[in-house]
Amino acid sequence: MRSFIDVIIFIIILPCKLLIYAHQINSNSFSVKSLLMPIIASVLVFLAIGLLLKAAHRFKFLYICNLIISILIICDLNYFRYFKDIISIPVIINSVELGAVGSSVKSLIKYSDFLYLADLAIIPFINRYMNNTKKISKFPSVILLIICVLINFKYFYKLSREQPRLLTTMYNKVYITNSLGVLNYHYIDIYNTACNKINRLAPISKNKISDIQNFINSNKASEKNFHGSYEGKNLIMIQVEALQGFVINSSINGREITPNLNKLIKSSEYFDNFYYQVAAGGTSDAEFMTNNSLYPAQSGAVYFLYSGNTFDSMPKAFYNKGYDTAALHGFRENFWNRDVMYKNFDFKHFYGEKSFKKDEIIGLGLSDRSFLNQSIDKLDNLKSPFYAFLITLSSHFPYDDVNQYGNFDVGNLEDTLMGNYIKSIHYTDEQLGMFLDKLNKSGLLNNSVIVLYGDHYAIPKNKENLFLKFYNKSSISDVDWIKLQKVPLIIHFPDGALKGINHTNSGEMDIYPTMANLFNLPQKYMMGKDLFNSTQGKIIYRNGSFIDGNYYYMSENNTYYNMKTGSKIPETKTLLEKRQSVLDELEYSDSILKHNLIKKLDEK
Ligand code: GP9
Ligand code: MN
Repeated sequence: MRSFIDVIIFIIILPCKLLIYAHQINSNSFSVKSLLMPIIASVLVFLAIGLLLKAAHRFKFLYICNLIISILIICDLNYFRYFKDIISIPVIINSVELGAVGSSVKSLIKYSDFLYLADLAIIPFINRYMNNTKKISKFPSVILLIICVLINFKYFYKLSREQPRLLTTMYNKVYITNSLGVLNYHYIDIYNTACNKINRLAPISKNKISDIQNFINSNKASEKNFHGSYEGKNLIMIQVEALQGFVINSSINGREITPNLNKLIKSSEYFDNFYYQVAAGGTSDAEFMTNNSLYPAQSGAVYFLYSGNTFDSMPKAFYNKGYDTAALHGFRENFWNRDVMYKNFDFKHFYGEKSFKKDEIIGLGLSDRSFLNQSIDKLDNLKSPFYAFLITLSSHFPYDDVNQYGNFDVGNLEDTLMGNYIKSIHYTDEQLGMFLDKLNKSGLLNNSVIVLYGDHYAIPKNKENLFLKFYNKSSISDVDWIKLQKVPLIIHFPDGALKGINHTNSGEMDIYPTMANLFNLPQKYMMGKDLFNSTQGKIIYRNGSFIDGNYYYMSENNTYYNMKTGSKIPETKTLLEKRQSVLDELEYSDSILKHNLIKKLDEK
């Protein structure tokens, strides 16, 4: 017995850590019964290897494995707190290249997370009680490996039957983790990342290419209302950091949170059922979708994984039409690999941090006030007509530069993430109001279409209780939560020609096709829809969830809901077909990226 103290400790402690993590990310439907065996199987791999070693080496090997797995659990836990997803290899590549946004991550880590490392301080003292002399045969190691493979095969097979394509596409990493445990998830991620690398070398089948082309052609709107109506006008698109829909037309103690945007809406087309569709690429996913109408990467960010691809981007289409094109953002040029991607998209000018006087810093960088003020001069210097894409920054998580946002009384939300966010977005709204006034005075407003949208949520899922306070409610259902994941889309036309509240279900994928119709740009590889000529009302998420008319499919728990009543509904043949077509569309988009199809098809 004393010869195997390290093995006994490992086989007890590691499954406990993995079960505790599983409960932390899925307390609603956590079940020890369904997870224990796959988790034990995932741990046996390390034991099987350890038993091939001499006892002294085995002790060290298992100790190091315990340390690595514990650190991985802490990282996964904090990544989940913000992104509601599980770290993958492409995401690790992101964060290495992205230089993870320190303040965001730091504000999520809890001291209790380090309890996952507590045993590592004690185990070295146990080593002295071990009997390291006993020779051990290799046979138990082989037996353990066979047991691990047999157990895992059973659970992997069951999941692959329940959720076809899930293990190969990993469209829902959380579901895999909740079903097989986080270690098995990481084994699958390593295997799929290796396969993707190999698959990208293998040619794509002609049938798959024609499926993709047929889909894209069928996806084009038959109607052409307002086609080319704004050809020759400028397009100014403003992506507002973390502008979440719930602040629009909301007040606290009778004071509007976003008075300037509420005013802009009155003379614009306002899409009040517009949803963000970002995945692991965060802000870069948002701008990738609005400028390309292709889905985010399966994991990681397109801006890193496919920066060498050819894209049929909106700036490129405008440039080919004789427009000047510019991207403006008061933060590091290489953040999200933008300097590389914007060249690839044919933004002829990229005014990043170095192009601005850093005369006022709020949060991550240049204040929205200074950025927007300085941007006016840059727009004036562009050749008309132009497409300019501006990205704000001051309302970035965790919104902790509160003294700089001006005074806005948030009542009982004071000193909460929600209260700080509201102050930050009120500040940004003020700067946007000033910016729009200056555009108006310079005559640019009446010679431009203005598109303004939020890139993604502001309040993460682990802070959903703040909405109970904000709305004075006692609970938030799954349908309530998805409805809170709206961001505003406001399209202002010269002289307010088109205005009203548009309830069409829409998302970031739909902006480029909508602009392509208005400005008469070619529509070659877009997967979104033209919002002025389609009432299709479907929004697809990277993890396979979707909203289609009145239905909401939540892939995290494999459940369908009625969006009106909020009630769960059983899967019907129609809903299953919808789910399949969603996975097909995601796969088409992935194939376009993985095989750099736009380059191949353009060359044909
Ligand atoms: C930084 C800003 C933030 O450039 O776009 O990106 P995010 O952290 O929101 O993805
Ligand atoms: Mn963002």
